[in-house]
Amino acid sequence: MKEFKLQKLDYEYDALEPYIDALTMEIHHSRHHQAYTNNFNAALEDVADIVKDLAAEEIIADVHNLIPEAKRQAIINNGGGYLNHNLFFDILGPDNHQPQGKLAQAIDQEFGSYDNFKEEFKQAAISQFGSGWAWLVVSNGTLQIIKTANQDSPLSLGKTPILGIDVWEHAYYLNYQNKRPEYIDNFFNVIDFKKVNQRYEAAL
Ligand code: MN3
Repeated sequence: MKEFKLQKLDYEYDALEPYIDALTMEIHHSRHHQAYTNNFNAALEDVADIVKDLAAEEIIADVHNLIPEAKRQAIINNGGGYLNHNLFFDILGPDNHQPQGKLAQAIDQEFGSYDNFKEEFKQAAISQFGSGWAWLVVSNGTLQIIKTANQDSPLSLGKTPILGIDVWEHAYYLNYQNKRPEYIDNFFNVIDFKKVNQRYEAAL
C-alpha cells in the first residue's frame, strides 16, 4: 500500500512573520501535520484492501460509503487532518496577497467585493465553536464560505476547498493566545492568492 508523505513547504518557517511566527509554523508543520500524516497511514493499514491505491482526496470524498463504520472516524479525523493541512500550508506564502485572475472576478461577483468576502470569511472563522476550519469552497461551480468542525473536510460534503483557515488553537495560541479574531485578520496578509486561484481554476 502506498504511504502518504508530509508535504514540504516551499517557503521557510519564518517567511510569514510577523503574522504567523516561525515557532508556531514549525510545530504546526513538523509535529501536528506530521502526526496527522502518520496516523492517517496507520488508520489506512486496517482498510488497505478497500482503499488500495486511491488518492487521499478520493478516500475522504467517499468516506461514508467506502469505510466501514468501526474504522471510519479515524480516517475522517486523520485523513481530513492530512488533507486540510496540505491545503493550509500550500495556500500560505510570502507573496501574492491580493486576489487575482478568475478568482478575483468570482469573489467580486459572489460577495460584492474582496472586503465583503473578508468580513464574511472572518465571521465564519470566529463563529466556529471550538476546533475546526473556515473555508472558501467551490460547490457546483459557485464560491461558498462554510465552516467545519474538528478535521472534517469539505470534500466529504461534495465541495472542493480552495482556501482554508485552521482555527484550532495550535494554529495561533503561542502568538495570539485567546485572540482568534486578530489571528484571522492577519491571516489575510499571508494568503498566496496565486495558489488559491490555481485551485479555483482546477475546481471549475
Ligand atoms: Mn492545524
